[in-house]
Amino acid sequence: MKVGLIGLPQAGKTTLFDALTRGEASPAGGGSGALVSVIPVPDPRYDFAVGLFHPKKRTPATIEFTDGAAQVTGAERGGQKFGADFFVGIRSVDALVLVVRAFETPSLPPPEGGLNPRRDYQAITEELLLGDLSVIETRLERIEKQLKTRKAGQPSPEVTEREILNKIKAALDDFKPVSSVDLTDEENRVIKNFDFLTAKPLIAVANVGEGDIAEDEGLPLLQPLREQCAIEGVNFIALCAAAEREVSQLAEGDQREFLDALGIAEPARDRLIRAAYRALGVQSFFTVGDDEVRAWTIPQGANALTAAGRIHSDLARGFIRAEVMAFDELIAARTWDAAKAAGKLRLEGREYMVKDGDILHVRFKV
Ligand SMILES: Nc1nc2c(ncn2[C@@H]2O[C@H](COP(=O)(O)OP(=O)(O)O)[C@@H](O)[C@H]2O)c(=O)[nH]1
Ligand SMILES: [Mg+2]
Repeated sequence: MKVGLIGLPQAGKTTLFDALTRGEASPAGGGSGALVSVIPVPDPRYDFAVGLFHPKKRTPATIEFTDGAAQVTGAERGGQKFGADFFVGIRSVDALVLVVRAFETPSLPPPEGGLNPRRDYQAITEELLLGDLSVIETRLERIEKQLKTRKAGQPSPEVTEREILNKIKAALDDFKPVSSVDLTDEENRVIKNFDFLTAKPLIAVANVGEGDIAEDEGLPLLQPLREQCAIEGVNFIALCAAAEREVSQLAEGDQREFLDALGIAEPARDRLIRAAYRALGVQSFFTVGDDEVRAWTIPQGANALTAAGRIHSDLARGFIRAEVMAFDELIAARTWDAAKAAGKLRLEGREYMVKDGDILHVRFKV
């Protein structure tokens, strides 16, 4: 799973990126200036399983963060304020985290017009809409040209595409994101390669000052943005990137004490990753044993056959049954054998809908 950080300059993207990745990152391909980092997904269930099985191999779920190159050039290009480089590094991500500034600090003057998280949020979401609109307009122009060169009676797949793009364009013209447009699976397949930015799930992050951490999301400055996000169905998180970065640089064992002292109940990294899972509609299941403990990511609502296929195509092909144990049962029983003796290991068929935290062992024959 890939998540991209976007926002105006000085919003705190890189500070948050450092907090999430503990400063370990490498340049994204193409010399764009964007940074990427893959981090393990924190999960107490995974830790519990590792502690129980002491496996030879440990494979946590991972998530990739991108700190986009976003240079706001100020030059207006075809209605887009920020220039094409604003989108560098984020076209191919699965979800976007939009960071807005909500902190005051002596070292950095407030932005023109004062701190205004909702205004900044809207500036960026409009930019995303305009970005998608310009992709559509370019494509529609090309389609018109292609259709003109076609002889009568020749098949024209472009006609269907034009229809879908016009439907999406109508929404964008109305300042509605691509994600709000009702599309069939077939229509989604046709537009998949456009990687529309407003089709991606969005998480809004208000970067508050060190003095406002305790206020959390109740801060009056954040109310308008909070309301906006509630209307749009966008996940909203308030955090202090600078404080989070400091904590992330401490030894693991010292972090809890500092979080408490700062009034941070849960590190940003955990909150943000959970929000990303929710926004993307995915969940975790586990495979456990002495050889390997591994966390897997699959869509919510996926069945046992799909889960088996994630592990290996052979497991899907030769699927017989899945042995399933809910993670809570394992924790309650403390050991695998005790849970099994208590009848907590169930046999399920291919249509079984996998639940978050299920431990799976697939029986198969190929
Ligand atoms: N006081 C304070 N300063 C911050 C916070 N987050 C970022 N900054 C500072 O704001 C400036 C811009 O942050 P940066 O992460 O580089 O923003 P970016 O342009 O969005 O990547 C830097 O000097 C940061 O140290 C914060 O939560 N509190
Ligand atoms: Mg930066």
